[in-house]
Amino acid sequence: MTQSTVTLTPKDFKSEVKPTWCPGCGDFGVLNSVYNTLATLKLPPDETVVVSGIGCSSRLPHFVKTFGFHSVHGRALPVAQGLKMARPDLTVVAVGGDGDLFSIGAGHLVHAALRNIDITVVVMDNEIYGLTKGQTSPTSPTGHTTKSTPYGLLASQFNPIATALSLNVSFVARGFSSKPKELATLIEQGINHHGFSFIHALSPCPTFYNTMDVWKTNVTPIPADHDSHNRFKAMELAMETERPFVGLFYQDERQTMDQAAHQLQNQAKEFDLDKYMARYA
Ligand SMILES: Cc1ncc(C[n+]2csc(CCOP(=O)(O)OP(=O)(O)O)c2C)c(N)n1
Ligand code: SF4
Repeated sequence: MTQSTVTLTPKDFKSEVKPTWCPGCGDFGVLNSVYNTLATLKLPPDETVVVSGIGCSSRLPHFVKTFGFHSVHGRALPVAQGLKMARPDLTVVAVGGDGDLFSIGAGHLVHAALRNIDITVVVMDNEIYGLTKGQTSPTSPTGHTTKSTPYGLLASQFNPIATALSLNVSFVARGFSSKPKELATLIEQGINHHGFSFIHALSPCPTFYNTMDVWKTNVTPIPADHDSHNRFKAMELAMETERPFVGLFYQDERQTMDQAAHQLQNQAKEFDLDKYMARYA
């Protein structure tokens, strides 16, 4: 990750495209955190890429003056990982909604965790599908009623932090769109972390499922004495769903796949193909 030699402010990362989100949408808070983080880290806009899938939240790359890729529903992580493998010099941030990353894109989350490629993902969780007008998502609470679940959702509620921890993701954090300063700090730590960083951002949808007041009341900072290298303790915090904890749950520095592949590339230069093929002669 290189740093710009010129001073950059959050304004420098605002594109000409104005956000089309509904008034009060939590995604505005997440966007502000992204602007602040990029400026704090002095990331050169032409060496930074924001990748998304499809959804209200996935519109975010349009509003950021870096490179961007508004891809296909559920495919933000494959695009972001491919990009980082091909261009390890770039800072790659993937963004999207709970539908995008925990429904159609859930399989990709598993493999992103196992590969530990050095990218950061920010999931804007409003516990429903916003863009398609409020259907349930994996993070909707059991019993939640919508136009398409008039008798209430029968499935269990997905736990993003516990899932990320069980997959041994190397950086796991949660923030809240109404606390953009704290969220910006977590995104900054995530980008600085060498490996796959998972940031769960609670981001309410006031139009289809307004969780703003509940989260404002219940969101609780992770205790200051929490050891963020202890995955078992982090899991205990993750299991608290009534009063969701915000902050850094877990961090572990280990080899990344982009690093390992780079080393392998050097090794492969010495590979003698003729000698290898002689075995089959
Ligand atoms: C392959 C495919 N399936 C379904 C859709 C329809 N679709 C678009 S966005 C979306 C879900 C959006 O929810 P989420 O990812 O949580 O984002 P939000 O809009 O809430 O920010 C769905 C199902 C699609 N665009 N492509
Ligand atoms: S529908 Fe919900 S998630 Fe989509 S822009 Fe409006 S408030 Fe935000």
